[in-house]
Amino acid sequence: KPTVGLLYPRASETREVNSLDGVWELVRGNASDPLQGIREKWFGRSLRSTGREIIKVPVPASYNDLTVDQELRDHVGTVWYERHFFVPSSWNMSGTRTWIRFGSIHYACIAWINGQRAVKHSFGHLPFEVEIGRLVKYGQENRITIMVDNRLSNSTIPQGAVINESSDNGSVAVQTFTFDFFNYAGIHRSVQLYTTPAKYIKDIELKTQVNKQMGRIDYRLWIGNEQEQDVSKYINVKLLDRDRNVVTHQLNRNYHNGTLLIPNVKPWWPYLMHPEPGYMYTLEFQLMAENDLLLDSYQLPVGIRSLNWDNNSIYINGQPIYLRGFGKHEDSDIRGKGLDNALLTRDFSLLKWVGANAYRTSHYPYSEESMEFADEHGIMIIDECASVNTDLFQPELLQNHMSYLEQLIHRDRNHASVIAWSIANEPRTQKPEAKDYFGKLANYTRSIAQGRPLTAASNVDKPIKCMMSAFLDIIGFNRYNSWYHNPGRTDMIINPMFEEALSWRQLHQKPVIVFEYGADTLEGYHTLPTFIWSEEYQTTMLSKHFQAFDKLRKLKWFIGEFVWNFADFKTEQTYTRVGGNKKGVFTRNRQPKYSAYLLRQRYHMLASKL
Ligand code: GCB
Repeated sequence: KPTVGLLYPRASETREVNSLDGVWELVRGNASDPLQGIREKWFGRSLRSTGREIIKVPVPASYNDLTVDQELRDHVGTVWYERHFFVPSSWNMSGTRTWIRFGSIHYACIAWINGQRAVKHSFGHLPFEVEIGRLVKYGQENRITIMVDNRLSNSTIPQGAVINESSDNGSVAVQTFTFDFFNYAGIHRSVQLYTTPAKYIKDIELKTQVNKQMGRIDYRLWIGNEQEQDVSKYINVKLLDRDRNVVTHQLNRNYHNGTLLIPNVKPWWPYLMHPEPGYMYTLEFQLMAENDLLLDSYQLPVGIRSLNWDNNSIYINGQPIYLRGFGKHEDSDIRGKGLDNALLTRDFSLLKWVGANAYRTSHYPYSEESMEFADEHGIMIIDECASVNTDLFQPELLQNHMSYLEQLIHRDRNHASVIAWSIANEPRTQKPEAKDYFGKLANYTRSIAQGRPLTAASNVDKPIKCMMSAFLDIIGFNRYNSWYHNPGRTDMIINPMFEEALSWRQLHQKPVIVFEYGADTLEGYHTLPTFIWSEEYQTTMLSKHFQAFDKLRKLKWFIGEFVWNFADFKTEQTYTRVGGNKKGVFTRNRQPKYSAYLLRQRYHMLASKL
């Protein structure tokens, strides 16, 4: 069912936010009996009383790489988190609601407060929240317990399978999946307590347009607790510029929707497309009672731009765009996929240094904080749901996949940076069942797409075999010429790349993007002449691709190139990965490889041709 609510928690005149980030306690569940904790009701008492080992861990962070314990790193099943917290007694008022909101927990979880069940959620990388006034003790200490389960199955997004294998210690559960990134788990993003008034702004949807100098924002509001017959209301809507001057002010008796017109608007532009990219206004909504009493107030950042597309390109404010980008991962040493604002600052600094204007959130939704960075830096986002290598197309999977996209779109629809929804990465679309599945998925997603085109990354070897691409607005494909295909042969890139893009175009008459190409590269490994895994090889391989892209760019419908990957990242243990996937142009600790300088020249050259 569609989500309503989930505005990012922000303090205001009428709202307070208390973070529960910090050091929590963690207990690893029994690997051979993941539900032991539920049976024994560990949530009903302190985790210490279970007698199991307590590990102090930070939130947010993946738990896997925090310690030297291999069993924790490779754990399959449940872990339990706990902490104590206070809820201010000032929150205990009839006019106040208390909420808890989780930025993301991977993969599934149940949370209890003071031993009572508060919420259950599946799907990593997406936020969820619940009202907890009935569960907490105000002005006193409370306990939160969260069970986190990292197991992936046929119907999870992404899919996986847990199989039992025999080990030296007897039978053990082994998690299998076909994607290559490490299945980091835990409380990956912030946990926040916050308040809203009883009657409050529950949700906001924005649509923006720019026509010459005139900006336009259409807004829609959902009000919580509307049935209450107390006072009739109106809303004050204010648009503030970057310096917080009021640009437009509107008093609207219709508090469900309205339109603001902004003469001489400063549009939101992508990086290097305008001297002032990523211009963000703030939209303030004040929900008022008839007697001019402020009921609720919420501020939402907004970038004002138009987004359109046709069979040749995507247009921002009427201008066709060419995407200079990357596939990325949320991944770093020690904290894994945990939110890290320092890392975000570094990544956006590098993106701008290299001259990129886009990335794909391969292969799952990235943090809400990162979406705000993207808005503010003018970095365009291909927003991908967590469906990787989709296979075994059953109805339950389709339901989950739809629900995932619904939650993703709901979360990210108000970000200027989001220019497309990616519904899948490398699904098994050569299978006949994929046609019905992706037909239904694309139909549904299009019905809720909020003015964005649909795309996906296909990797079938011949366009004609792909049962998904006909349903998309933008065709994306991944291809590893001179790596998985003909490794070592840098003379087998230009023509196959050109021909393949052309054949996608001929089949669908849609814009085409290369979402992945790359080569694993060990930093500091040099060979002349080039040899795979060396810095020279990555550089040569990139430059050959550039030649193919330059031929393609002349054809107008070719609208973007995304290197795989921005930075090296951790993978499962396999003999094809030496210390992880090394296709990064930057190392895992965000220093340039040799190729970064070449890419930088190209991306700045492309930007200067605009
Ligand atoms: C792909 C996948 C990506 C992998 C990459 C690789 O096609 O989409 O997740 O990391 O190849 O390096 O193998």
